[in-house]
Amino acid sequence: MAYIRIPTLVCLFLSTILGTCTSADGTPPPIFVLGDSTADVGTNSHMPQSRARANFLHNGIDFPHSRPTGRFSNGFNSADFLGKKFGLKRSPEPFLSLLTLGSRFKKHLLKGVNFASGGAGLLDVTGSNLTVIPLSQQIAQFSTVRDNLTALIGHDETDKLLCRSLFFISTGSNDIFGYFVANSTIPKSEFINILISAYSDHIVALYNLGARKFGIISIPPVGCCPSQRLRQKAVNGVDDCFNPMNDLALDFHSALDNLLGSLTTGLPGFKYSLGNAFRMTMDVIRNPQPFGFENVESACCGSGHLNAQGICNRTASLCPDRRTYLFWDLFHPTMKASSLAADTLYSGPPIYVSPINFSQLADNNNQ
Ligand SMILES: *C1O[C@H](CO)[C@@H](O)[C@H](O)[C@H]1NC(C)=O
Ligand SMILES: *[C@@H]1O[C@H](CO)[C@@H](O)[C@H](O)[C@H]1NC(C)=O
Ligand SMILES: *[C@@H]1O[C@H](CO)[C@@H](O)[C@H](O)[C@H]1NC(C)=O
Ligand SMILES: *[C@@H]1O[C@H](CO)[C@@H](O)[C@H](O)[C@H]1NC(C)=O
Ligand SMILES: *[C@@H]1O[C@H](CO)[C@@H](O)[C@H](O)[C@H]1NC(C)=O
Repeated sequence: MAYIRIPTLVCLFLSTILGTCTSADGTPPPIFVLGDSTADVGTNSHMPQSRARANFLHNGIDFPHSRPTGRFSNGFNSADFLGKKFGLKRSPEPFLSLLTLGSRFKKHLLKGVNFASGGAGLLDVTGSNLTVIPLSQQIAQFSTVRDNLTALIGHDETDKLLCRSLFFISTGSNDIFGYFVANSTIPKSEFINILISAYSDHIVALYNLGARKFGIISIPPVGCCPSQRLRQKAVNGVDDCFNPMNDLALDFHSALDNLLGSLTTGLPGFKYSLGNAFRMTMDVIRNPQPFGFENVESACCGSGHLNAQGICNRTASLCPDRRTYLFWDLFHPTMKASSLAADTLYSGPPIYVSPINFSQLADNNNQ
C-alpha cells in the first residue's frame, strides 16, 4: 500500500502550533461545568450530609413537572441555558449521578459533565462546614472522567474531544462570603491575591488535563443579594447593597482579567472568554424595567424582611410573578435572570464578555 499517512503525532503537533481544536463534522462541543450553586444541577443532592442543598420545593417550581432537582432556582439555571445554546437540552448531568447510570454512562459522558457544587469556592476551606465539593476536588473528578473517556475512545480521540470542549467555571462568590463571615483579618488585596493564585492553579491543572477553551464567569455584585442587603441594614442602618463586598468582587474581576491575559502567553492553545457578571448584573439592578424586572431587591421565595431572613422551602412565602424578580432566594438569581445572563455570555458585547463571547469561544473557524 503506497499511500502516505501523516502520523498522528504530526497532526497533534500542528494543532498545538496553530492553537486550533477542530471538529470535522461540526458536532456541538462537549461541555464541562465547574463551580458553585449558580451552576449546580444536583451535585449536592447526592450528598445527604451536605447542608447546601435545594432538592425541595419551592425550588424547582418552574422546572418541568414542578420538580425540585437540587438547582438553587425556581427552574433552570445558567448552566442549563448555556447548555441549550450549544445544542443540549439543558446542562450536562452531574458527575455524581453519572456514576449511577450504568450502561447509559457513555452516551452522557460524550456530551460533557457538570461538577458544580453549591457552597463551594476557589479555596478548599470555603464551604467546608457545609460539606461541599471544592473546585480542587471537582478537577480530580474531571480527571476520573478523562480516564473514563480514554477507556472508551482512546487517548487521541480523548485529546481531540477535550480540545474542542468548553469548560465553564462559575465560582468565587462563596470565597467572598467566607471572608466576611469569618471576619477575616487578612488585608483585602492579599485575599484577592490568594484567590487569584488558586484560580491560576485550577486553570493550569485543567489545561494539563487537556482543557483548552475556558468560559469564565466572574463574581456578581454579591453585596446586592437580599441576604447582604439585610447585612447592610443591620451594620449601617441603610437600605442599600453591602458595598465592601461589592468592592471585593470588582477587584477580583480586574485581577482575574489580568491573570487570564497573562496565562494566554504561557499556555499554547489556551483560549478564554471572561464574563463580567458584576457589570451585567449591576446594569440590570440600576435599570431593571427594560429587562422586565420589577423587583431587584427582595427574594421571590423566603421569609421576613426582603424575604431574606429565611431560606426558600415549602413553607416560605412566594412572590406572585417570578418572572419579574431578579432574585429567587436570599442568595440566588431567578430562572429569568439566569436566562438573561446566558444570553449575554453567549452573544454579548465586550463590555460584558471579553475578549470574545462564548459563541466565539466555540467557533473553530474564528481562532
Ligand atoms: C458575539 O456573539 C455574536 C453571536 O455569535 C457575534 O455575532 C458577535 O460578533 C459577538 N459580539 C461582539 C460584540 O463581539
Ligand atoms: C465553621 O463553623 C464554625 C462553628 O460553627 C465556625 O466557628 C467557623 O468559623 C466556620 N468555618 C468556616 C470556614 O466557615
Ligand atoms: C472511571 O474511571 C475510574 C478511575 O479510573 C474508575 O474507577 C471507574 O470505574 C470508571 N467508571 C466507569 C463507569 O468506567
Ligand atoms: C470583626 O473584627 C473586628 C476587628 O478585627 C472587630 O472589631 C469586630 O467586632 C468583629 N466583628 C464580628 C461580627 O465579629
Ligand atoms: C422553612 O425554613 C424556615 C426557616 O427559614 C423554618 O423555620 C421552617 O421550619 C422551614 N420549613 C420546612 C417545611 O422545613
